[in-house]
Amino acid sequence: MKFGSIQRGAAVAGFALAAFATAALAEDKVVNVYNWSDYIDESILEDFTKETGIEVRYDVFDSNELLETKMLAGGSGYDVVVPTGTFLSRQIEAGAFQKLDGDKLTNGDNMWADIEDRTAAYDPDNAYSINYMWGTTGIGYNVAKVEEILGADAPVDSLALIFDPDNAEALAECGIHVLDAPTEIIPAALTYLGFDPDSKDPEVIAKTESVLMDIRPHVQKFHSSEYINALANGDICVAFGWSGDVLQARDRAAEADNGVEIAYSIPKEGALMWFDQMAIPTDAPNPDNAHAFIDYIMRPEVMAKASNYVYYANGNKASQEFLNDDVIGDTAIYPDEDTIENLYSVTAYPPKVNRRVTRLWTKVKTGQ
Ligand code: N2P
Repeated sequence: MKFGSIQRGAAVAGFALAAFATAALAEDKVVNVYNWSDYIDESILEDFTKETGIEVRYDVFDSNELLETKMLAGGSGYDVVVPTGTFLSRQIEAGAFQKLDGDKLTNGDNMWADIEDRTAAYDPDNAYSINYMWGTTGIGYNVAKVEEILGADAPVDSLALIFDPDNAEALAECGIHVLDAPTEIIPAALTYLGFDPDSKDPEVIAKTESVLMDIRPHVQKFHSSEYINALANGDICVAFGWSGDVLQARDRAAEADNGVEIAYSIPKEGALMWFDQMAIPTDAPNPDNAHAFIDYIMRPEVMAKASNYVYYANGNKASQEFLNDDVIGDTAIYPDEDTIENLYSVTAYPPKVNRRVTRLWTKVKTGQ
């Protein structure tokens, strides 16, 4: 009797082990995605699950620094993440990502060579990532309130709207938000001062400190996602933010029919053009599902659905015929040649410079 039950126990344990091994090989029916907030039409996730049976566990962030901390620490549990190119390049060097398996990405031909040329600056040969969205960092504003405060010739198309302390002081009464993104705001302040936005010279970068310290008392918040609703509700009148987010604010105000009119401008002095890239962490628990998810996103209709919803351009050429006119036809989203000339890109700060940038930014945010 006793012997028998031991036998049975061993058999059960053996069966459990076998089942576990099979499940591990086949991967759980789940993909863990970590993407920017306000960056997808959620019906895309539901459709993916309906078609593949793979459940999408979807978390969001609004800061590259936060994502980077998780990627460099390892063990994040994520299968797909979306760093911006500048951060991606550093994380690739640190070994945080695995090469994409081209055999598992049947939709590779849909990608847009012009954008791949640009993203290769961060990910040579685009071996580790595909472009999800790209956009610009510029000015979102409440048309009526800014005019009311600064007059009809308010410099809404200039960095001076925010970086000139007189303007910032006047606009403080209706509210200014600035992205909590030092690697984007410092290049903008450099541009305002007439320097190379991609400067890595600590002395040059240090010159932005006075510009930023002068406006900080007038900035209600350094934050990278709250400005969408704050603009839409009329709680703030200016945001230095991301193109598509501002356009989403414009739509939310229109839907609420609250009389708030929001517009986006690319500053005439120049604006940052950035690229957010989908990549698979080296230690992703479900790399096959990650490839399946990325391949699904790379379908022209799916990618177009995403852009039509979030008002960002994407790196998928084949998606363009499915884009709405107010997306493909808007030069704030798909810039024409004149607009493109006004855009710059940046590269990652070397570690030492990056530490100085982080210190400078802490001072800007805390005042000390
Ligand atoms: C989406 C913001 C993504 C742009 N809310 C930042 N790279």
